[in-house]
Formats: sequence, structure tokens, C-alpha cells
Amino acid sequence: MELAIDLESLAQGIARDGFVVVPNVISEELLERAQTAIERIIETMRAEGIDTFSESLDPNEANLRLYHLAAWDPVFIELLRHPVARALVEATIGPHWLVSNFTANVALPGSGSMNVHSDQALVVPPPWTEPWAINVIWCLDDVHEANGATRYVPGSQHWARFEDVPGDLLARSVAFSAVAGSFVAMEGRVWHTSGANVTKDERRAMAFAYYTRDFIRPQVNWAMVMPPEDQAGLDDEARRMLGMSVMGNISIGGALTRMREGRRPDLRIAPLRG
Ligand SMILES: O=C(O)CCC(=O)C(=O)O
Repeated sequence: MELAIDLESLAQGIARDGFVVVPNVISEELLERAQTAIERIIETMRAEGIDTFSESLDPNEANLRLYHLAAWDPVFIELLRHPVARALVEATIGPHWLVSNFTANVALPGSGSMNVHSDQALVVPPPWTEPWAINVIWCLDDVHEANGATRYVPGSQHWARFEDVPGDLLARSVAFSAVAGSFVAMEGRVWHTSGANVTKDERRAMAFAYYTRDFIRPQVNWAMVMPPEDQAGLDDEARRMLGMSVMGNISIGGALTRMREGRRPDLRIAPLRG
């Protein structure tokens, strides 16, 4: 299924519009496993007395917030490594990235919007002149305006500082629409929010895989939230994505490295003086 996808035009869509919707990108089987995992996490949180309401984010308890999904169930690591997601992450923020966070927002009828924000502005001070972050938003249900699909502000990826941000953000925002099993790849500078779920009986589950350039400290310290026995089972690639390699922040290089330009084109070599 992935073979039919034109990655270059999807990446161009993100560069032009700030986002792209990739429909039906996973199998029914993978979608069902992710949906089941979300249900299981909610049950476990309730059983263990972990609050699903995040008072700092949401206006009422109809939004269920699930954090650090990759530490709860390996199906989310599978989503993090999805080849189309990864290709769009790398086309947008380059080859050196980490998974900063992976959360779900399950919006039940009656849920309202959070504050409109840009995810890059949460982790990097202005000016925001290029994308250093990207969200791959997995739609685990059909999402549309009435059930509270994520809303984005068109053109907001061009706002470089807080002074550029207008006051009427919600009025300017537009809802995404996608079927379950799709994702929306949205670069980190796009201002957005959750919609209000005004349906009587529709649940809206979306999971936000948030990738950032690797010099930005991730929002989650994966080594602290993932049980040691699960960490022991991770392969090298998963450890690298989650920032659990032995070394960190060594990818850019600079004057310290003795690598010769050309041998490692991924390293930027600063000229040595004198
Ligand atoms: O749930 C949504 O639609 C948006 C969530 C979001 O932007 C966030 O959690 O930062």
C-alpha cells in the first residue's frame, strides 16, 4: 500500500501548506491493534487511579489524555517507525531527530477546544524560521469537524514570533478531516487546537507522534517512563528514536570532529581557525 504513495509530492505539500493528510496509510489489523491499545491504556489508567483529565490543557473531563504512548505498548513504536511517517519527518526536519513525545487525546461528546498553540513554540524560543518539529497525527477514528478533529490555522507556519500571532485564532482555524487509519503530518510551526466534539455519541481518538530535531530536549524522558524490562527488549533503532542511545547531541559535529568534509556529508564541518 505504501508503494503507491508519492512521498515527494507529500513532502512538498508540507513545505507549501504546513501539513498534508495521508489517507488509509495503515492496515485494518494495525489500526485495530492501536485502537485496542488505547482502550487498554484508558482502562489501566482508571484502574490505577491515574487521571485522564488534564486540567492545564482541557476545559472539561470529556478529553481523555494519554501520555508517552510508546512506553505503554509496542504498537506505538511500530507507528513511530512507519516508513511513510519517517520519510515525511526526515523530508521536513532532516535526518537527525528524536521522538519528543507521543500522546493521545480521546475527545468524547461534550469536549471543548484547548488553547490554540504551535508545538514548535512550546520547545524552541522565537524566531521560528524553519521547521524543527513535526507531528504525525494518527487518526484512530474517522475525524471531522463535528467530532472535534484537530483544527489548524492556515498560513500560521509563516509566523516567526509571538508578535506575528493574531488574536482571533479559533475563528481563523479550520478542521482536518480524515478516515480512521490515516495520518496528518503537520509541521511544528502550524498553530492548531483540538476541536469541540458536538456529536451525541461519537468518540474521536487521535494520537500525536511528535518528532523534533535532536538538539532540542525531548518533552518526555523515555528512559524514566518505560519499564526497564521493556527497555531491554528495544532494538537499536527504537533506542535511537527515543533518545536512549548512550550518546546524545553529537550529530552536528563542528570544529571538534576530525572527520574530513565529504567523507561524512551528514556532518557539518566548521572550518578550523589559524
Ligand atoms: O487533540 C487535538 O486535536 C490537538 C491536541 C494538541 O494539539 C496537543 O495535545 O498539543
